[in-house]
Amino acid sequence: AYDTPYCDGRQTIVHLFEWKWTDIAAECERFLGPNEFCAVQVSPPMEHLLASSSGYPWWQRYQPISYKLESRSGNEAEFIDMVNRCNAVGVRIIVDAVVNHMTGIGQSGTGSGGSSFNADNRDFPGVPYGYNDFTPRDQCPSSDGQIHDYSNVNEVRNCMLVGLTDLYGGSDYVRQKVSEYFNHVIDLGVMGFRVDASKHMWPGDLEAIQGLTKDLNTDAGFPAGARPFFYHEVIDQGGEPITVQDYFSVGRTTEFRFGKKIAWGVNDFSQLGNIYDAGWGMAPSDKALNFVDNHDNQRGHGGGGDILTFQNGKDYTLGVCFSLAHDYGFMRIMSSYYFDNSDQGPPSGGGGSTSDVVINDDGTCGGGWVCEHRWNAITQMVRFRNAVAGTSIENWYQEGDNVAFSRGNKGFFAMTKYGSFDKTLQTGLPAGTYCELISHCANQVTVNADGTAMVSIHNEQEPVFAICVGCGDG
Ligand code: AAO
Repeated sequence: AYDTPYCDGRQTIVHLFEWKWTDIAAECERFLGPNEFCAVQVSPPMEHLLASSSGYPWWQRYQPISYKLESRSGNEAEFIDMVNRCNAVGVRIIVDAVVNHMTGIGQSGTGSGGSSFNADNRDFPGVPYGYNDFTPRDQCPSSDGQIHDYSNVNEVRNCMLVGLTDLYGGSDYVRQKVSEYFNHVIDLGVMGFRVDASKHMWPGDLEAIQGLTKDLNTDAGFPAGARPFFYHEVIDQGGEPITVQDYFSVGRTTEFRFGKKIAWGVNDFSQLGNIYDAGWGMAPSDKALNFVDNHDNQRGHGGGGDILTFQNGKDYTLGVCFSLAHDYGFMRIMSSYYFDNSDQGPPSGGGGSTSDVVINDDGTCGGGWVCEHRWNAITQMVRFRNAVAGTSIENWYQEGDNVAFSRGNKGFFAMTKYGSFDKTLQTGLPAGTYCELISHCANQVTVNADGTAMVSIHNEQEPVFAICVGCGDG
């Protein structure tokens, strides 16, 4: 049971991409705790490459040099302080675990934690890893040792992904070292792991590594016997032999088809009715980690195209709000920084540093940070998703550019594409007066004895409507 999060019924993970530990600790206390977020997915916390000649791009953090907790986001003391402060307000930490590989070939020097390394010699003394800890060359069928052919399973799992030196997951020693890294952060109080590039690892190797992990730390408030929560990055959009189903024994899987379906549905509301498409091989709800966009596809890495991002403004709000209202999967929302090119790292004062996140007086972010999770409608829908957890979609209504549905008898959601909508609809809710969440109760909604209500939306920026049982203003 690696697929269960432990956050008191809270339903949403936010990826605070490239945020520093000090800022995440503050965000847990001032925003994520009060707004009932389940967890934060943090950027990879281990020692990484410093790609100074490429201007310290974000992707340097996907090239590990050791498992010391010394990264662009902060040091181990800051990591510990973040975990403790977030746990104290009920927000859990999920580590982005890069364990398929170390740095790219051709790289050598010193990492973010001061460890030396030489990738061509497969020498990573900070762990330590040496030549025998990498996949033997004769197990990779491609002529240059790299992955080209995604239809060849051995090639995808035994060759190098974009030139990254491929750790040998079949080795007991490698399994030991990776599980020691996992156990170190489990001891510190994290809830789980997003495993990077799981598609490039054998499920049996992951099973062995995860089998060596400890239960979650009861001192951090987790129940006794709780296993760490794992979700695996497996890009499966059909058409390749490796599928998300291969990984269900080791946790949840990232469901990239969900984001595509949301983008298509926001473009044409008539397509919003069948988001979960089992026939396309999508993970069932209890195995899916779903999202509208992620840090790769928002910038064209790893399967871009047909994806909504913050750059789509209102359409993005509609896509994320609909997703949060929906009953499918465990949701992660993206929190980004602005960029002009796809390699660009986070806001920085130079020298590979990361700037503080700026919070404006109106609660939005400045200093180059987008903070989609603080967009009013998105935050309010995080609260809605918690309130309606466990119910299913009923009273489906879709007509032109308007859609609405109830979540059991706990909540009712509607959205319209062009900012204006008025219609009497069946809400499925008990009679009474409800606070409309997006308007922070400025809109009071009367549900009649027969469950119908006049649903009105007049908001160009956030044409979204949500009411739920027991939901006041927040
Ligand atoms: C950097 C440089 C490279 C250099 C390398 C080594 O950019 O030029 O060679 O260093 O020195 C990130 C960046 C990389 C970066 C790397 C290391 O994205 O640019 O390389 O850090 O610094 C595949 C993997 C998937 C991976 C994705 C990017 O399967 O695991 O590529 N994502 C994760 C992370 C990501 C990170 C890494 C892995 C590495 O989230 O941030 O890389 O740690 C098909 C396959 C997918 C494949 C994509 C892209 O996708 O199915 O498995 O993802 O191709 O190669 C349609 C299809 C879809 C297809 C897609 C192609 O959408 O439906 O299936 O088109 O775009």
